[in-house]
Amino acid sequence: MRLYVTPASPWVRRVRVTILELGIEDRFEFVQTRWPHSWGTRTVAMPADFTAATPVMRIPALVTDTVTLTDSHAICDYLNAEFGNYRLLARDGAARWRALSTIAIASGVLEAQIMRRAETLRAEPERSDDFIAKMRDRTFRCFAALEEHLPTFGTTFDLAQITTAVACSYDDWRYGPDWRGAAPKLAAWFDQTAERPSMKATFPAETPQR
Ligand SMILES: N[C@@H](CCC(=O)N[C@@H](CS)C(=O)NCC(=O)O)C(=O)O
Repeated sequence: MRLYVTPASPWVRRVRVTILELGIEDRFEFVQTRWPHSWGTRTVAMPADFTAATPVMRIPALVTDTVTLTDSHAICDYLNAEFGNYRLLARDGAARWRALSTIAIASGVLEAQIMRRAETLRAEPERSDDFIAKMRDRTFRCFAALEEHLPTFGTTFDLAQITTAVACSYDDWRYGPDWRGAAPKLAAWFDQTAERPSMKATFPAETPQR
């Protein structure tokens, strides 16, 4: 299987953590993508194999012998079903909906973090401080809500916990510790979770430039 990645993307990271938690990393070819800073606001030229794999032209994208998936949730769910026997996300029932309610909020954080990043990269005078503040506010609100979900977290580091941990880590890395004030108990949970080998092995680094 071929997975298109960068070391900065939290969407990619939730897939990479899932792969490590399932112990299936030797089944993948990881293809590093390079992006100019203008990716946030312009269409950028990408290699032909990437554009052939994904008309969305976003990472992650997974190409297998039988299917191509161009969204991190679809990829994680596929890996969970094909290689995890639904260990990281229940196939159906109340446990599935409980996890998805957490995943939806944590994904809202990831989306706001990346939109904030794209806006931050936009040149003056077009850059909107209002938009950046709106995305930061959404992030903090969602972190506070995720803290309320902590009692639903079980012993398995599942897709709900993986997505939440990746969101916490991205804010720490990209924007600093301010989010911790909005969700101190979540921050304490995250500090323990960040010690997992799958989290340590995927700690973010800046996007390779071109
Ligand atoms: N909902 C998508 C979001 C993927 C996404 O936005 N990826 C970003 C990198 S963090 C990207 O490739 N952006 C490039 C672009 O928007 O042109 C997913 O879950 O995979």
